[in-house]
Amino acid sequence: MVINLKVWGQEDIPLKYGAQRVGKRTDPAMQQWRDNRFGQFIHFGLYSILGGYYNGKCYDGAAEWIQSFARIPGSEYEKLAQQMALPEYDAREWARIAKNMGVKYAVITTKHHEGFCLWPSKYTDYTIANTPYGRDFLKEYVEAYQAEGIDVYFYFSIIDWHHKDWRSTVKNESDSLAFERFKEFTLAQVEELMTDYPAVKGFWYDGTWDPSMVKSGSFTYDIEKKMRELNPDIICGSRLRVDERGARHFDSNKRLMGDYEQGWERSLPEKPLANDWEAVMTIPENQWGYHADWKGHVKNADEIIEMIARATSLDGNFVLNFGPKGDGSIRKEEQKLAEEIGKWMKVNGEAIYGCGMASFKEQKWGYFTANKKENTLYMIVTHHPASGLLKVNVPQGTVIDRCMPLNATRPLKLQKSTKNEYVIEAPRIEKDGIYVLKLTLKKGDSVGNYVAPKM
Ligand code: 2OX
Repeated sequence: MVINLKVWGQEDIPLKYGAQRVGKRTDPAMQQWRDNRFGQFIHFGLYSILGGYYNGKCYDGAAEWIQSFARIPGSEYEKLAQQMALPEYDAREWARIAKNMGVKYAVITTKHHEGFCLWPSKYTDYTIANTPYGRDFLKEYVEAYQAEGIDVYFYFSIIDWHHKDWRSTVKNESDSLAFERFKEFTLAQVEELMTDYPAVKGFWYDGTWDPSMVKSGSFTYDIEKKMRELNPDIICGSRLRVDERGARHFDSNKRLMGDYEQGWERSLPEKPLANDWEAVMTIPENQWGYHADWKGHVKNADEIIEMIARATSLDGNFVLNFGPKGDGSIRKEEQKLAEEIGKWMKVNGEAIYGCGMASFKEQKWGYFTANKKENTLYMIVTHHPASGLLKVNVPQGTVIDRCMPLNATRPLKLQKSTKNEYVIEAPRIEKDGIYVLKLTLKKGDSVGNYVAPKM
């Protein structure tokens, strides 16, 4: 666990390849990223065709890693490209599903560790161009999502199991030369993606943990620099970055590299962080690419909605992963979940989008979020009390004028108890559901003028 704190009085270590800037970005592009709050992840590649099965055997590990788990020779795995016909792929249908779920942005695997590219890259033949499908999958995806008003981000794996110059470790001079060529190849692909798909808002890099990367010095620094030259608004997650001393995400001086902390994979922080952050989540336990047999616990809609609420209440973003099938369709379980989440977001989304941490102390009923522009406060009630009474501690002097459930048309009665506490009588409105109350404060009172007690 990296703690983003500078030790007072500690000298900076001189770094050539550390953080390229310090502190949170304040520009509109980054503010849009924050306001979006809820995103969709798509894992799609040749692994989607296998769905966790190879030669009749089921592999329980993450389906997008099957080439590695099942030790499939590259020459065999490559042949999957000839099965990539995508009879069911309709980018507009994917975009509609995402839109109905209520996401404002989406991250798509342009290339996962396997190395297969969903766009017709001119730097390799291992692409969608050389499949029965043949068309530019990525272009169709970007256009469809754009048309729905969803911001598009690109997942890009630095690890590339297919490229002859990729090295997990660099052991000798010839590895070193190969890795230099690989670096040029990677930079060229990033530039190609940014040039050919200028709508892309940012990159979600992965696969930077191998010893070759950790010892590479300038590799990831140069990628970040190149991206910013091409588009100063581009948003880059911290997972790309490694400094010359091998520090990842945060440089050796504990400064976040990139624009937001990208280490929250299948977990959420417990406490507020000093930096922007995003959590990515799977629906089953650890499956990103399509796996025909989801084993173990599969999350339900309320469980996910609670995570979206928690992320927002802690000033973070939440991204839910989908693993479409090899034929290009989206499995029924994912469609159903997307609909359930979307139904909730349509009623309650105003407590998520454009919202962040409220400066009010949370109670056991759930999560506060605040829209600081509108000066509105939301209570996202995930744990309805048996008493039916929700207690709200407010900062000294703060007056709540009105408490309006987002799924009803009449305000709830507010009782001011002694001191700085309100009691809201909240009959359960929808059985077992998560509901939201919108609080209006007395004119002049602020949703952000209170310093929450240290947690
Ligand atoms: C592997 C070794 C150490 C730390 C993380 C991983 N890791 C990362 N394993 N899989 C991943 C990929 N990141 C997710 C977003 C998926 O793409 C998954 O394949």
